[in-house]
This record gives sequence, structure tokens and C-alpha cells, in this order.
Amino acid sequence: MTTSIELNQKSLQSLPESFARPSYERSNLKAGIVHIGVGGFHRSHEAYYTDKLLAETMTQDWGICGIGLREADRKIGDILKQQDYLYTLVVKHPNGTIENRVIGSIIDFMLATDNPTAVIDKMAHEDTKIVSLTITEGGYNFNAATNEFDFSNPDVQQDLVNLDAPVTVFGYLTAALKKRRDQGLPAFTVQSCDNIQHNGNMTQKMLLAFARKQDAELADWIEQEVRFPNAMVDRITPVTTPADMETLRASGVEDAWPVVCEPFCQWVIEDEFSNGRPQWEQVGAQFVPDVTPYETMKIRLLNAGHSVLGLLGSIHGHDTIDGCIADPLFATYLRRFMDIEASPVLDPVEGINLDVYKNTLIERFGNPNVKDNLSRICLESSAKLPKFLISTISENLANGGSIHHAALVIAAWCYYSDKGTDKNGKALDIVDEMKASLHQAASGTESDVLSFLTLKDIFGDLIEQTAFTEEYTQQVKALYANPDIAVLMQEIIK
Ligand code: CS2
Repeated sequence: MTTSIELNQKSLQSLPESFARPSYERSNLKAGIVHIGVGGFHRSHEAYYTDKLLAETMTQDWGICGIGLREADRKIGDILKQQDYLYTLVVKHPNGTIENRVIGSIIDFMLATDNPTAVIDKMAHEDTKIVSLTITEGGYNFNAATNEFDFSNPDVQQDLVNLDAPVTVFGYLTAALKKRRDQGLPAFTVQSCDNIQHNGNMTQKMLLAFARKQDAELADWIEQEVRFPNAMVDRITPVTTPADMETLRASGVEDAWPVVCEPFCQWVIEDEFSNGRPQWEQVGAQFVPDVTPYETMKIRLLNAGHSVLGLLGSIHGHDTIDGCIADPLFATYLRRFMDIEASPVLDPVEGINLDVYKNTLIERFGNPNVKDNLSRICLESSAKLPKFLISTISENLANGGSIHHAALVIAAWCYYSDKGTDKNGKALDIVDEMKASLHQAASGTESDVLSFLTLKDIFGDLIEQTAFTEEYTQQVKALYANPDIAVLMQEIIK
């Protein structure tokens, strides 16, 4: 049996030779980036790009200080601390090759619930030039029915009266920006890394709504001084499993929370920064004047494609995305959805051949070593589907385009939310902030076939669009009569 080495700064030199590791001096790094939401994706993407940059350019200005806003973030904070903030990024190629890279760009971590003032001070520190976010699609406190910031959220209410000890990201950003303004320091950039169209504009709109209610003058200053670059982010990062840790251990390294991902990686960013930025273009990121076509393409093909496979596949009894792609029916269905429904409502992207992009997506989804579980894909569908899929449906309805493939996904989502099982009655692991309301609306289907669509915060006015409701009614009825989703999928693609 090989003995494995516990990962930390001291053990770096003793790691197996095949492990890439930071060659730069970490103790000299300043935390130019404060990042809220240190999940797998941040660690496979921004922290990875930044690690490469630190290694290749020897800059000292762009270390990352991670922030966890919730008690649930304590675990990652404790593990990172114990490992001197190092972790292994395990890149899994389709041919079975594995590349292990120890990432050194994160140099600190703070749990906001332990000390809110320290977090505000960190964000307000003059070294901090960027506050970046991966707070999930649901984290923006956006109400899809009104298109506005949701002031009814009790956490927001608390932050409005107690900005010294906030709980929301908007409370923290506002408190820190206020402090910077009062101290005469330049504003930081707020950089969203979530899968939301115009993620920067969305962050700006939400933050300004909150800040304006707090302090109108401060909101004016934020509007004037803070930049919110839109960006498209991409790297498939499944949930780390005990088996991943075991494999790492067998290759000689003991890491309490490695991150697993695919080789593909993309980051397209608008060059709009308030106070300087890392030269991420030196390590593969693209800076463009307008990210809109890239982000729309990615969200409506990749993320929507994931949701299509996730919901249909869950009912069918598939477990993973690559398992779906290995099933010709699912692979064909996905391609048809992309060609017939998603692509026609996309603007052309300069320099990108959409067919090649879609082929690459299907190859990436099919990577048999990235076991991306459908439960991760379906996680928080209520925050994802409006952005990933319903926008495509609405645009097709407006243009007289096809909606068959997407309508079945909504019908499948209804069945999934109602029954909570696959077609054989096996329980599914559903995690969604709106789980109870989704279930309640879906469970009315047998008496009122459009019951699920009454959730206006999610579906907007779909319930009033006859072209959609006719198709949906037919599919929901068929699905409830026989939950063998494959039969319905066959029918649509034949
Ligand atoms: C996934 C994304 O959340 C989801 O449902 O589609 O996490 C996806 O894997 C990433 O956006 C890939 O860049």
C-alpha cells in the first residue's frame, strides 16, 4: 500500500512528480480578489485561471481570499485552512488520462457568520480590487415575475436595518463599498461568475436596488464608480465523490476536498473594471467588448442542454449526463432540441461555428470520466429553467418557431415535481428552494392540466400562450397516462 501525503504548503515538494504545483511564492501574494461562494466551480475556473496567471507572470497582486456567507460554508473553510488553502484540481480527459494540479491562488478564507465586520473590512481593504461572485442563479434575489429585486426576502429586510452585520451578498457589497467611499478609496469591480445572461448587468441592477433603499447618495456613487463586467463562464465541474478522493489517495495525495472537472475551459469577459484587473488573457481568457452572444449561446445550448437531459433522464432512470449521451435516443433528442429550437433564436457569434460548438458540447457531455450526476443538474431547477430554457420557448412562441422538444421538458419537470420519482417509482433526490410550491402546483395537474404553469414567477405568461398550452396539455396527459418518457421522446423526434 502506498502511503499518501497530506496536502499542505510544507508537503508540496514531496508530492508525486506527476502533480503540477504552484512554483510561485505564495506568502508574498496580496488578496486582490475577494471571492464570495467558494464552491467547486470557482475552484475549477477563476481560481484555476488565476493560479496559471500567478505561475506564468509572477504577479503578486492577484491572490484570492475566499468568503463563505453561510454556516454551510464552514466545512470548505476548515478544510482549506488545514491545507494552507491548497487543493487538487483533477482534470479528467475522455480517454481516461488524469491531470492533477495543485492550485495555490486561494490564500485565505473567511466565514462571514463568524465575523461580519472582518469580512466587510477585507472587502474594503485597499488591496482588494475585485469582488467576484459565484452565488448560483438563485442568489441574485431577482423576482422573475416583476423583473425586480425581491424586497420581501426577510434576509434583505434584516440587511436594510442592520448593515453592520449583513447576511446577504448585497448587504456585504453595500457595506464594503460605503466604507471605501467614506475612506476615499476607489471602488472595487463586482464580477459575477454565474450562468445568468448579462450577469454583470443583473448584479448591478440588484445591488443598486438594494443600495438605493439603504442610502440614495451611496447608490449614486456605486452607479458612478463600480463596474460590473458581464462574462460567460464555462467548465463542467461535477460534485466531488468519495471515489474521487480515494483515487487521489491511491496516487499518493490526501486531499480532504479536491475538485474534479473536464479539460474544456472558457471565460469570455467584458473589459470593464473599476480598479485594474489580472491579465487573464495571458492564460486563455478572452476579453471582448460585448459578451452577449457568447453568454446566450452557452446558456441556451450547454446549460439548457443539461436541463433537457437532466429532467428527461431523471424520469427515464438515467443517473449521469454521459449515461444520457450514451443512449442514442437522448443524444438525438438533445441535438434536435439544439438545432430546431435553441439555435434559431440565437444571434451569430463572430468566429464561432455553431455546428462545431454543438458537436463539441455533445462530446463534452459524453466524457465517460466526468460522471456528472443528474441530481446536480436538476438542483435548483426553479432558478435555472427561466434563464436556460423558458426564454427560448418564449422567443420561439413570438416567432412561430418550434416548441415541441422544450414543452416535453416542462411536462417532465411537472411530473418530476409532482411524483418525485422516476418512471419506475424510484424516489429522486430533489433539491430546490421552491420544492414545496413546485410540488403543490404540479400535484394539481390531474384536476387542472395547466396547474403547474400557474407559477408565474417561473413561467411568466406561458399559461396564456395557446400555442404552448395546447402542446403542453397533450404531452402532460400522455406522460401521466404512461410515464415511459422514451415513448414520448420517440414520438417527437420521429
Ligand atoms: C449546469 C452547469 O448548473 C447546471 O445545471 O448546466 O453547472 C454547467 O455544468 C456549467 O455551467 C458548465 O460551465
